[in-house]
Amino acid sequence: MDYEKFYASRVSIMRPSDIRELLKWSLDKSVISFAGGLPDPKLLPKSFELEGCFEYLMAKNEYAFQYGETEGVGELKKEVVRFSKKYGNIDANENQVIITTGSQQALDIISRLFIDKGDYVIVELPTYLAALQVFNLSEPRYVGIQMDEKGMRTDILEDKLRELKSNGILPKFVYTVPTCQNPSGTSMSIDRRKHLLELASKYDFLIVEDDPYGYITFGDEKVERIKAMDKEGRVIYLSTFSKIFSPGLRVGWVIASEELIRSIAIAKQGMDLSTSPVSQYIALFAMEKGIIEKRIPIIVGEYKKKRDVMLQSLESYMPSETRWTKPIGGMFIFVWLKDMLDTKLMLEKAIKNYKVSYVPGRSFFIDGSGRNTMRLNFSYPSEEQIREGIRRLSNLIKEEYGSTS
Ligand code: PMP
Ligand code: G9A
Repeated sequence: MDYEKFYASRVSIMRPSDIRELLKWSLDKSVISFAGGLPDPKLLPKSFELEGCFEYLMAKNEYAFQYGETEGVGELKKEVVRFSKKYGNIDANENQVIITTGSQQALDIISRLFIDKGDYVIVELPTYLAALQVFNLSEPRYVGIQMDEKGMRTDILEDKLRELKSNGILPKFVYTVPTCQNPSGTSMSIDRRKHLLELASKYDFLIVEDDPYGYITFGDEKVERIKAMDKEGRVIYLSTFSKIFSPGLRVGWVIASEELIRSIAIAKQGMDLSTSPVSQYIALFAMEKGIIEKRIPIIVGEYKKKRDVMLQSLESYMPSETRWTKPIGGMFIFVWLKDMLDTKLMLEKAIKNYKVSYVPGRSFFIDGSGRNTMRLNFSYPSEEQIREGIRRLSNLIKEEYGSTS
């Protein structure tokens, strides 16, 4: 059957995600996977934590198993408000919150609400692949802003904004993952966060602050949410239960002005009516019982150990002319190899011969750069797998360096 003629034209823009394509390797036990951004399987909810949850759901039967309001379960929104204030210093009321089917749905809604074909959207270089995947469907024009160890170079952003303005162009929004970014692991400095807000005000654009990792930072560094400093209602803040509890629930949240929440809710109505009330009540149970607050320090402790093992292994095994980021939290380290190497071309050899996988960095860059980069995830593999996997990867890289020198 030739289905081509039935497809809408947007189907030609759809691309499979390198991350999702690589997920199958996380199921092959012989391959050590640094690819998917999966939480540690040992840190998924435990039966003792969820004891009583079924009875709780049954007690809420007529809500949990019924259709729910698009904006989300009221009590869960209250918990999100409390949590965001306590851990993120964000002031919000319940009407400024909407529960989404993961942050991924929020990205989809943002794409539909704000991007007309040809609109300008500003992203980091590199940026989160699945955000690009969903924004692409609205056919924006991207402007990519370089990053360094302090996150997005807002000085470069300012130059670009000036240039765009002189051509009569105003971008719709800047998309940023300012804390422990996916994929680079980098966090934006406080000065740059403030600068970004000043620029948003001066050049009149919105900021989409995507923050799945801000609650799992390892040290005493205080990361002030951009949303916490937002005086004008320009920041649309996204977060999720995926990394602090369970991605299988598919529950995330958005905090934005009441006006924007109303538009987001209307867009969401036509997508899924509401996020699964069963999932929302499980998240509520975990919030009310303090399960999430108890497990955050455990996740932080475990991931910190894994990050340290990965950094030490990179230090011990990697050949010179290889560099990497040193994240203060989250789940990813980003690696740069010698310029002439192409990590996408190396991947097959990595998986077949060296039994190790990673995400080639190129797909995270909107400008086609990053061929010599790779993203390594440290939350999913065990400490032993991290040591062994980095040893294998280093051997591959040494072999590639040998054949190019
Ligand atoms: N944004 C970023 C930056 C992410 O890393 C992820 C998950 N990998 C998401 C959004 C999507 O998360 P969720 O599971 O909440 O849809
Ligand atoms: O499995 C996914 O697609 C979510 C993880 C994203 C990532 O690896 O960045």
